[in-house]
Parts: sequence; C-alpha cells; structure tokens
Amino acid sequence: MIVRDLKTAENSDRKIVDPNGNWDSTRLLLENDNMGFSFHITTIFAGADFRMHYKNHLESVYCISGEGEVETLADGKRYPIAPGTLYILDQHDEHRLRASSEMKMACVFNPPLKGTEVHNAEGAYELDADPVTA
Ligand code: 9YT
Repeated sequence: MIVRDLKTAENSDRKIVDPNGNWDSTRLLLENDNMGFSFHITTIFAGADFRMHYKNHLESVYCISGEGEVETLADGKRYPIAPGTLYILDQHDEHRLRASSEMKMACVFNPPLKGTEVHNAEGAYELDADPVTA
C-alpha cells in the first residue's frame, strides 16, 4: 500500500506551478506508482480564464470547493462548476475554464502523468516528461 498526504506533497517536487499563472497541481499519484492513472489536487486561481486541450490524455475533474464554469469549445456549451460537480473529458474535449473564485479540484488522468508536465502551446500535456520521484 502507498500512503501520502497533501501537505507533505505540497512541500515537495510533486507541486507544479503553472508558468502561465492559472493553477497549481500537487500530483499525489503518478505513473511510477503503476496504478494506470494519476491523481492530483489542483488549485485554479480566482479569475483564471484559460483553454486546455488534452489530446493525449483523458481527464476527470471533481470540484471540492469554489465556483466557476467550464465550456466545451466545439459546441459552446457552458456548465457551471460548484462543490460536488464532476466534469469528464471523455472526448479529449477542447475546453475553457473560468474560475469566479479559487477552486480546489481533484483530477484524475489516464494515461497517468509522469509528474512535471505543464501545458504546451495547444493546452495539452506531452506524453514524454521528466518523472517525479519524491
Ligand atoms: C482542471 C485542470 O485541468 N487544471 C489544469 C491542471 C491539471 N488538472 C493538473 O495538471 O492537475
């Protein structure tokens, strides 16, 4: 069994800060744990408004706290996000996220992240990245 806690992980290389200033992500479970998915606690900063397109990954996102909105760009549909909302990017959906307040999200990625990924110019994570071993 593996046991980790968020506070410890936040003070390690597991915490990645978005170079564009929209979020941070503490990656509690990664590819090298051999579970077939990764699990992260993400903070979306208040006022963030940005696009993502996870071409190489599927992602599910559960809102723990805070409020905002997610829009699927293919059809312009907008969905409110509040504590308890789960959105599931099952179609590699290009999407735009807006945070009206700081949002805490629990995120699962398949395939699992290696640990150091940040968004490329398309808003995707590359499949190749340096692993985090902390
Ligand atoms: C909600 C979302 O996708 N935010 C970007 C960060 C990502 N969740 C991550 O790397 O944990």
